[in-house]
Amino acid sequence: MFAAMAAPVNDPEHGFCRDCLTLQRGRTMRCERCGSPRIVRHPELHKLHIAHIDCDAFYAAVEKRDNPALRDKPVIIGGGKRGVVSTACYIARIQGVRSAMPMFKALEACPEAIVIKPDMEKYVRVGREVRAMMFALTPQVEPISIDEAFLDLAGTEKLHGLPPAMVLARFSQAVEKEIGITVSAGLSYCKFLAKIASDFRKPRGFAIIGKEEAVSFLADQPVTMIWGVGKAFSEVLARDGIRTIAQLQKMERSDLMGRYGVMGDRLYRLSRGQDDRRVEPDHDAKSVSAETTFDTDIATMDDLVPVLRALSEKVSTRLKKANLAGRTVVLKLKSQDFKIRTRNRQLGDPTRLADRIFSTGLDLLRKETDGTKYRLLGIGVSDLSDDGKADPPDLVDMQSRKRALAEGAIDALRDKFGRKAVETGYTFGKGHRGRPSRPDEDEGPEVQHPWERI
Ligand code: TTP
Ligand code: MG
Ligand code: MG
Repeated sequence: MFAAMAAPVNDPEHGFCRDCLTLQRGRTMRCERCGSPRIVRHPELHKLHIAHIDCDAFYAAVEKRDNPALRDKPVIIGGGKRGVVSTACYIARIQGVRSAMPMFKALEACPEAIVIKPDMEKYVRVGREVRAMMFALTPQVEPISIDEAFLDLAGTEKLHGLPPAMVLARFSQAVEKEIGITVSAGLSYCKFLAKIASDFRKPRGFAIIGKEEAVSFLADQPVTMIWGVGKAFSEVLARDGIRTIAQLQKMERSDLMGRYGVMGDRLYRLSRGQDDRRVEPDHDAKSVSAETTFDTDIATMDDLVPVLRALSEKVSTRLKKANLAGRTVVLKLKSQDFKIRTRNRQLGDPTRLADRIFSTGLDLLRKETDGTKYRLLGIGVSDLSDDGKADPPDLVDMQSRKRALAEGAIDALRDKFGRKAVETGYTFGKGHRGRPSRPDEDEGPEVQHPWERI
């Protein structure tokens, strides 16, 4: 049914209906077939292939799906000891509730809200289902977080019988129907603008930013729209009188670099819509890590070690699933005053074993247990490669060889009976204080993509 529509959509005059996917040959405001107002028209529709997809109010949407009585009510997901909002549904957002807001403030803004504790296992499962549907569109999927990913849909038109824009519209419909939550999608020629576009018309949004309009579109936006410009850096820029992207567009590269170093180069390029980062599927990921935030801040090896062990196992499981290994082990700590310490050590050869990740992390951790109280601990590996050369038996000493074999056996049992069936000495019955207050953070960044290459 769709194949017949594929060719004519390449006419820039034509649009399509997001609801019935019918091609629109005329210029009417509503769909010629179903009357829907959700018409997409764009002169570069057939040229653009970099997409960003992000689920709408993800945790809240999953809870509403599972309890239809919540559908028209303001719902906040969050709580735990730190008492912050993980997310709020769009009804609660109208009243001013936002992610990361202290719960008491959120309830001041929206006293009638229904507060639900996060069910991380469920969200991870649903996130994976959405991701699996993305992989059915193209292998070029770069997951960014639990609810979002970049996709490069170049060269998929033959497979789908539809151009990328229509593939995305059909995908959004399929997620609604099959999973029961909504997503927003953005389409552009680069990642920077695809991500901005997906955020533009949330929820159930679809936006396109083409090459022709990129510079003028960006000119009207605040500098905070640029990746890497957070609160602190935007204050630095504000002190220099720079608030809009239009101002950056008028500045020379040398001037920006002179003032802000490498960040100046990023400002120069992104303000002009220049971003040549490719969509990097999972195997090109820069690192695989897991981290957790504690209920109460902790300082001693006794408290930290069981958490490190559990996180190392998690990282190892992820590496094994993705057939990856990493050569550099990275330890991350966040102290009570929110200062982040990262320490890393390069190994002789890449590893995917929980045991090697753990013991390297342990060495690094010992040097940091100087009485400082920590609120977060993370461990990961970078310098990734496929696992062909990982943990060569002749380089791994006898003891770790035995452990490697044991790990294989544990993995097999866990595959069969679930994670909790097998606990190691370090995690069993320990780590209560180190349990995450917000289970979402327990997942940590599944795959991190630093922006150094911008
Ligand atoms: P987001 O995609 O940033 O937010 P969202 O999906 O809730 O809402 P939308 O995309 O429509 O703006 O984050 C995805 C999930 O990650 C979110 O549902 C809950 C979790 N999360 C937190 O736990 N804490 C946070 O501060 C943020 C921003 C998200
Ligand atoms: Mg989202
Ligand atoms: Mg997101």
